[in-house]
Amino acid sequence: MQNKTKHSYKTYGLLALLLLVAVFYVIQPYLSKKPIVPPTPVQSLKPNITQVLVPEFSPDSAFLFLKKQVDFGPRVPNSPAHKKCAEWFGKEFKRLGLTVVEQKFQAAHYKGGTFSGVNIIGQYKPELAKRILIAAHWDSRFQADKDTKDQNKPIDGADDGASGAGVLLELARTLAGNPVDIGVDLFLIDVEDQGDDDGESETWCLGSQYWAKNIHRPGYSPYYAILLDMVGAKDARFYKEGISREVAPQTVEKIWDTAVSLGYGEYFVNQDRGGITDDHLFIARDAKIPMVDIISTPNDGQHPFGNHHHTHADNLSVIDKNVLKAVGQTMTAVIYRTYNGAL
Ligand code: 1BN
Ligand code: ZN
Repeated sequence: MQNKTKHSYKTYGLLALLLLVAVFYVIQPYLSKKPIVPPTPVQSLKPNITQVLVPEFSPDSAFLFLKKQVDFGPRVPNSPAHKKCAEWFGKEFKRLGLTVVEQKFQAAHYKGGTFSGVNIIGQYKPELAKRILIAAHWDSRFQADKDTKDQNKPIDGADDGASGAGVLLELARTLAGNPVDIGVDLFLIDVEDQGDDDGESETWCLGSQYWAKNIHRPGYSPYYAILLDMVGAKDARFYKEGISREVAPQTVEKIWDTAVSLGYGEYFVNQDRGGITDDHLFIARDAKIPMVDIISTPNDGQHPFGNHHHTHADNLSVIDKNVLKAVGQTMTAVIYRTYNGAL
């Protein structure tokens, strides 16, 4: 009898303890000062697909692609270096498994004469309808207008020209090694940088103006369209550019958020800047494709594009691989996260 009572007390004690633990467990979140964080929603991720990891973008390899262009010499339209470099781009894209369109055109220079230009589009998985367009001009300027010396000589354009094209080639190599089921068009635009600094905006961006009226693919409507220009210099700062914010505000936010999420907030600054005449202006206006321009404008005032802009200082020594990495890795994440349904 005594044993049975003892046993009952033990059982009741245990039950009471269990009850206390259960009550504490239920009310514990309300006692805590921390906000209750709901689980991350997964609705944005595509169901029924295997998620693909975002691969590493190699800045060393991007730099080699950049250097190869500079080694050809200034890529001024009508020059032997321009011709050789165009041939090399086509071969590289093909070697990396892309389907290449070479769009030849003639364009009038504001100083007189005609440029023979070539836009080169490397298409990754051309059979897929959902596509991302990433573009960069590849020509380099015919004169160093902003320099104090040799103003009539062409510039290397390591940053203004070769950097964007180098990132595009490295993206092609990344896609070749890390298959993903989304279409990507890597667009090398010619004759962007031969315009009149004191003249009409129409004197610039002659390759994109031609393409916007002669699009290589019928009914082309990319999911995102992004332009890279001056994406390699050590002082680079990318602000939210005005025309991009006007034509594609959501894409701007997604790109800058992606860059910040990867730790590149130092370069991708959460601040607005005014509009810039660049290829995206004509692609948005004439082809009606909303395009975002990622272009470095580190300075206010006299030299917005940096002190090397349109001078002979725009050579290999101005290039910083950390900047190539920030831009290239952000573009890689945009591509693979879009496939995953996370962007
Ligand atoms: C950017 C870099 N641009 C040329 N090199 C485009 C541009 C054109 C910028 C005209 C300012 C004026
Ligand atoms: Zn330029």
